Amino acid sequence: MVKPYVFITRKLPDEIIAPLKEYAEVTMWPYEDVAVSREVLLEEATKADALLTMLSEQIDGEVMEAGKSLKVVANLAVGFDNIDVSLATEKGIAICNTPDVLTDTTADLTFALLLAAARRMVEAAEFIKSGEWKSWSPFLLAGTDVHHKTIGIVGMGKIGQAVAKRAAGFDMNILYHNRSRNEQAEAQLGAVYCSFSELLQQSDFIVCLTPLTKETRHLFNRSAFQMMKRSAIFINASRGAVVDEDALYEALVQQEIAGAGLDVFTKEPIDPSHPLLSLKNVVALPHIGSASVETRCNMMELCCQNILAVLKGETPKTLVNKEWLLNRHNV
Ligand code: 8YV
Repeated sequence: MVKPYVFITRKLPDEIIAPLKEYAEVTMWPYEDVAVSREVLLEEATKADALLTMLSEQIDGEVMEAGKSLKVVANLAVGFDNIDVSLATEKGIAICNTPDVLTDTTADLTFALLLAAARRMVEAAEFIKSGEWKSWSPFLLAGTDVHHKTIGIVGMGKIGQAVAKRAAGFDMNILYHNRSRNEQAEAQLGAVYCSFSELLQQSDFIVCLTPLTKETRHLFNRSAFQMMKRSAIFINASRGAVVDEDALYEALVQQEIAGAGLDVFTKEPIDPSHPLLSLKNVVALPHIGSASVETRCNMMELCCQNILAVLKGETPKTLVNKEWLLNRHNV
């Protein structure tokens, strides 16, 4: 029997892909830190039964058209805004993501970003290393308190709820806005549902964790930043394009808000000369929300398990397009 063909768009550890290799012929793009070229992706798609992809690859009509025998795309992320999911469903291609395994790791990083921005930790680390610390002074690098303040979480999914849990440990007052009410967060953490504008007006820390969709693109625009308190700190750990970055820059420079902690950007990698990176009150990270060794390995394993399940005619653990199950004629 001819083995199914799997293409992986980045170099992953051999021991993680070993189970996949037992069942399928596997080709990996040979670099860990260089994205696969579009040409190679399209060429590989023509042969592939399965693709294991990163957020940096656009899995659109062109790829799916090339992938005549494509049955499953497993994305190494909980988000899947890089994939045309409805087209995949039409074409009978299963789309899988990596929820749950990254929830706590991403929540840890989100909260760390909030703490770092509030307490000016990156500025302080640069200050001491550059030898500027000459004497003690009462307001030296004084930031703002986190405990007992109000956090407003936009996007109360699993990661939002895990951030709320951390906020509760800091005795914070928790507000949230979401498409639907999260009764568990309300009952267990005392989170209070409010409208988007109420949340912006009342929060000391606004944390964006909503997925990127047509509806959320540039949700944080000029008027959103103008509604925030002048002392507010904005944190984004979801997708850069949920924010109008020009409006954010303007709000920071005009001191309409006090600071920002950003793990994600509209264009990644961000140009190092981007104006946002020049601001002292911006803590910027290179999209490392889920980047702990343990979690990244778990995400990779889950991708492999999902691919194997689809190729064997089983139901993958974490399927995005549930409609695919009704229509799995391609397998
Ligand atoms: C990605 C992320 O895993 O899961 C997501 O949606 O944004 C990250 O955790 C990372 O960017 C690798 O694709």
